[in-house]
Amino acid sequence: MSKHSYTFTHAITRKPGASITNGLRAQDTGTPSLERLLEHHAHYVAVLKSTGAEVTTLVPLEEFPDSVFVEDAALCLPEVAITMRPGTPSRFGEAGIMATTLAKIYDEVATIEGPGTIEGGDILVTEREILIGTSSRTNSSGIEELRAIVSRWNYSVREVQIPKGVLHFKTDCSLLDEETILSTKRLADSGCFKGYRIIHTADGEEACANSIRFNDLVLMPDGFIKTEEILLEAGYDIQKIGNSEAAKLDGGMSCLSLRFSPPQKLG
Ligand code: CIR
Repeated sequence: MSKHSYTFTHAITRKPGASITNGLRAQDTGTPSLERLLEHHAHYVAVLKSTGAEVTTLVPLEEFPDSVFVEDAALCLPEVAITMRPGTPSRFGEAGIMATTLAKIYDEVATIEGPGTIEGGDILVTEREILIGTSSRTNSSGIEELRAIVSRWNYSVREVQIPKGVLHFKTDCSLLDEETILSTKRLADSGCFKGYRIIHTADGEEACANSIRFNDLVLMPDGFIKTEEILLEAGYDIQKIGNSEAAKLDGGMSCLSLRFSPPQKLG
């Protein structure tokens, strides 16, 4: 049976542009190298494709330095695509541009109109529910607007709190399969994953919690050998991707793609 939360026929990515060096970051840990980022991005796209998925890579948007992090601009469900309302001014315009792309794929593209804000990085879709973290980018009003849209298809939405100082909910967690979540201890300790099987990131390796399950693979950032070992022992097929440059902008594996199986129209 198809698992909509981690099996996908398609993905959308956006090639990084030169303006990525001006991307937002919580702390300055150095300017990302565009050349290395392009290499990492090409590897990421190749790994998505290796699972059999069709991957569209959009052109760079120089006027939006963070637009490589396409996940934040939309949520793609099997029935509907929903463009987000980013919670930071330099990213406001990204959602409208993504809407144009998604309108070619989906019959129905819904829009978060506000006044609330919500970003895709705060949304974890599992087989049984949609978990959304409140963060500096996503608030309850944005979550309620999303809830109203997806209730048409009987999705259950649950608002959760994320640890202070964490950019997005999925900065600290990823779905591994229908019952398993990779999470930092600091997030799992809040109890938000009660009822799921939790695999904790190894101590000191919290930065690899932003991984993704994509079809048969788990894509994780390179350099987290203890957590990699834990996941291998648990039976997951791991692909490591260089993430040193995106990490300087607080980006990880989930941020770099929209993952979905489009409706029959173009499917
Ligand atoms: C930002 O601050 O918006 C970007 N520099 C990073 C976005 C990461 N996106 C994500 O976790 N979904």
